[in-house]
Order: sequence, then C-alpha cells, then structure tokens
Amino acid sequence: MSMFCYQCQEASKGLGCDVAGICGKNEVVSNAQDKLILVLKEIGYYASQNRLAGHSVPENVDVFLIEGLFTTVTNVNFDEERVNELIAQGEKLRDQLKGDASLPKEVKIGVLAEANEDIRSLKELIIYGLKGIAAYADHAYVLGYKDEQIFVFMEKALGDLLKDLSVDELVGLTIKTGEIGAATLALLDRANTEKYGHPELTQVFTGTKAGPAILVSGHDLLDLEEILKQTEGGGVNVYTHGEMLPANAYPAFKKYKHLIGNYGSSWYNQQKEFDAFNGAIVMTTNCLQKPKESYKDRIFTTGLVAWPGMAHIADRQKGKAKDFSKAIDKAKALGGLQETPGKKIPIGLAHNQVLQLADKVVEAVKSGALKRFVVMAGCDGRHKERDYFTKVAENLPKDAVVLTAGCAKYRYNMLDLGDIGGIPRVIDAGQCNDSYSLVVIAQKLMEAFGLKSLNELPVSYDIAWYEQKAVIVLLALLALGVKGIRLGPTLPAFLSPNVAKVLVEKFDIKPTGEVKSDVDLIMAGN
Ligand code: FSO
Ligand code: SF4
Repeated sequence: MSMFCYQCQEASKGLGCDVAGICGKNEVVSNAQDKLILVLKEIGYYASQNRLAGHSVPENVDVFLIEGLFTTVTNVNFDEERVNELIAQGEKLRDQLKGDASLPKEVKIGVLAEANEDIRSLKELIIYGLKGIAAYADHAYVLGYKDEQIFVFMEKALGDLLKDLSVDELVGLTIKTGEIGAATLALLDRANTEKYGHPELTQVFTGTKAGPAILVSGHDLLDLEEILKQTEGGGVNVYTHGEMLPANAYPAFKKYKHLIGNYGSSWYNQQKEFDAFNGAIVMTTNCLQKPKESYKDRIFTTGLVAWPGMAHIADRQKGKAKDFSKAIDKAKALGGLQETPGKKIPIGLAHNQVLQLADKVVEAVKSGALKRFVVMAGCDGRHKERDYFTKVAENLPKDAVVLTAGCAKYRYNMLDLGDIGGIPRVIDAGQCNDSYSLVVIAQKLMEAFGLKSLNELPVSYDIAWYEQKAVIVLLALLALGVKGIRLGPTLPAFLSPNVAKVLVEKFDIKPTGEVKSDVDLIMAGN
C-alpha cells in the first residue's frame, strides 16, 4: 500500500484507493495531501489555543485553512508542487502561532494512523465535513462574505481531531459540524443572491452558436462574471458546463447576450465533451479529470484547481480582476464552434422563485395533485449504477415532484417529466452550493402547512453523493433534524459498521435499493 484515501464514493473496490486514485490522484499527491491535512490540524489547534488565551487569530490563518482544506477535496488539485508549496506555507504559519504551546499528543500522517476503526471513521467523517464547509466558505469569501463563527469552529474542530476523543464526543462534534455546515450554506446563499440577484425560472439553451467560445466549468461565479466582462463585445461566446449551468438563471449573468447557454453535462463526461468543444475551457473548481491530449493545450485551471503542466490563470491581485486574456486569445485562435441545435431546459427554481409559486404549490398539495416532493440532490458520478437515479425520476408517479441541486441533476434534467399545473416536475434549485435553497423551500412549506417538524412534510430524500461537499450537505440535513434519508449509490467506505449503525439508529439513514421498491416506499413516506 503506497497511499490510502477513501474520501469519495468512487473509492477503489468500495474500500479505498491504496495504489493510485480512481480520480487520477497519484500516491505522491495523495501522501502530500495527507501531510497538508496534518499541518492544517496543527494550525487549527494552535489557533484555538491562541483564542483561549484571549488573543485574536489573523484572518489569513483562517483563509489558509479553508483554502488548504478545499485543495484536498476530490478532483480539485492534482499538482504535487502546489500541494508542497501549501505545506511549506502552512508550516510557517503553524510555527508563528505555536508560541509556548505543544500538541496534545504525538500525531502521525495519514488516515490509517488512527488504529481504532470507529474513531478513525468518525474523525474522517468530520474532516470530510470540514472540507465541505471550507469549499462553501471559500466561495462565500471570494464574494466578500465571511462569518467569524465558521472560522472559530473550523480551527477548534481541526485541533480537536488531534486529541483522544471518545465516540460520544466525536458524534457530538459531527452534529456540530453539520450545524456549522448549514450556517455556511446559508452564508453562501446570501453571498450569491446579494451579489448576483435571485435566480429566475429560465429556459437554458443547450445547443451551440457558430463562433469562438469559452467553456466555464466548476462552481466559481466570480470567475464567470470576470470572464463575461472580459469577453463582452469581443466576439467570443461563453458557455457554462457542469455545475456552472445554474449561473444562466441569475439576473446579473442573464444580461450578457454572449452567455449562450450550457454545453455538455456532468463532470465525468468532460473528457468526451471537452474533446468535442473547439474552444478554450476554464476549470474554476472541481471536478477536474485527467486532460486528454486532444484538449490539453486549450484547458486552463484557476483558483485552487491544478493539474501538473496545465496552464493556470493566476489569482487576482487585491482589488483587481483575474486576467483571463490567455483563455480568450486561445478561444479566438481556435476559430470556434459550429451551430448545433439543443433543447431548452428549465432552471433557476431556487427558493425565492419557488416561493413566488408558493400559492400554486400549496394549492396543488391541498387538492392532492401534488402528493410528494422527492429531494434528489447531490452529485453525479461515472458508475453505471447511478442509472438508479434516472430510473427513480422516470418511475415516480405524475403527482410527485423532484427537488434537485448539484450535478446529480444531470441524471434526469433532460427527461421530459412535464409539470403539475405550471410547477415543473424537476425543480432545479442550482449548484450543490445552493443546497440551502432546498432547506428554505422545505421550511417555508412547513410554515404554510402549519407543521412543527420538517419530517411531517410530504418530502422524501433520495440523495446521491460523490465527494466531500455532499458530505457536509448530508450532515447539515441531519443537524436540521431530517430523518429517513436514502443515500446512494453506495454508503461511504469511511463509515465503519458501528458508525453506520449509529447513523441508522439515530437518523434512520438507509442505502438506496431497488428502483421499484424504493419508489413505492418513497411515495408511502418511508
Ligand atoms: Fe458535482 Fe463535482 Fe457540485 Fe461536487 S461537479 S461533484 S458535490 O464537485 O460540487 O455537485
Ligand atoms: Fe480514491 Fe476518491 Fe480518494 Fe480519489 S478521492 S483517491 S477516487 S477515494
């Protein structure tokens, strides 16, 4: 075994990647990421010791923590050099914070350094939750939004992971992680909507127009905004890809005529789709895959994303935009796309837009035309078994509506599932970053029906997970008291049998099963 990682749903053989990552992460990068994680825990520990002693912690420490954690999320950074730079910076920060303090115990690098399977499982669950929080907090921070309680919690939780904690203490920390996850998602929702307006129901074009083009993938809305500004009037069209699709519904982006629509589908199809896209491609965040030779010279990374040898657009200098001119010049030099037809798909049903349909929704529920909401949010992935989610969407009766967010939607957003009295049967609230919208919608429905608990609503959860941003969405739902979530296509490899048992007993979590029986159970409220 030259590495060990089991943080995502595609962990090798459902156990863990121990020679090379299925995602393309090699052993050198994996081991460097383990080292970075340890340094981040040490920084967290010393930072929280500083706070305990009444000192403040400089903001650059917390920014380093969120960027460091986000760097280790699946499909973000595959570049050994970049990870090593972060380790060196982190060691410096750690030593500055250290003072006279010392670590609670000697700690070793790597997931398997913790010998007790259940403690390891809970500690990894928490660190993956923290990675998710870090990703969402980073997105908010980039837009100028932050929340001190998130930073303080992040430091403390990272530091606590270096201590000998009991199973009960770790379960408590897991729930707290979920609570902070919900707060982080709420912060990001505020950042996105205050900056770019509330998404509006929009029919997005999925074909192409003739002419030079840039394809923007990932989740970073500020990168997209800057690309749109820098290409305006310059003869280069812009398309979204993957998790950038929901950007087409924001008023601030809809005003750009050269934002043509969405090209392609989910992250795992990128090798085929980028290959066929004769334009420049910008990866703003995960999910990056190993580039094919055919498009290696026209794909650019930016922010925390990196692949060795791939052209990287540098970070913005204070008060200035990033300079995307290399990608724009590349798009022009390539000549561009040809015109292709494409259907239009409805997006933009985030909480504000759905609440404008609230009367219709309440009426449809009261009349029995709408019997159940099925939350099918989360991630997509390459495994064939994810057909399950397409089939569930197809097999749900016509009086059920799917609520979605995240790239999981690509399993069913091209199906013609129709509507219920003007309410689309796939309510697409946006990116996984917008999962908070689904919570707001559920809370508003709860109020409208005078209910006391989310669990009394006619809502079922059939969640698809892949990476750590989905882990925090799941923990946030648990912290909000949601019970009975179905999780698939498989339960996480990092859940030990005992920890899985706790989740089943406390929260009634269950694995996805057969399509037909799951649909029947979902419709019966089980
Ligand atoms: Fe998907 Fe990838 Fe958005 Fe994830 S593109 S899988 S949960 O990074 O972040 O939903
Ligand atoms: Fe394997 Fe997933 Fe880890 Fe990549 S992120 S090494 S695929 S478990």
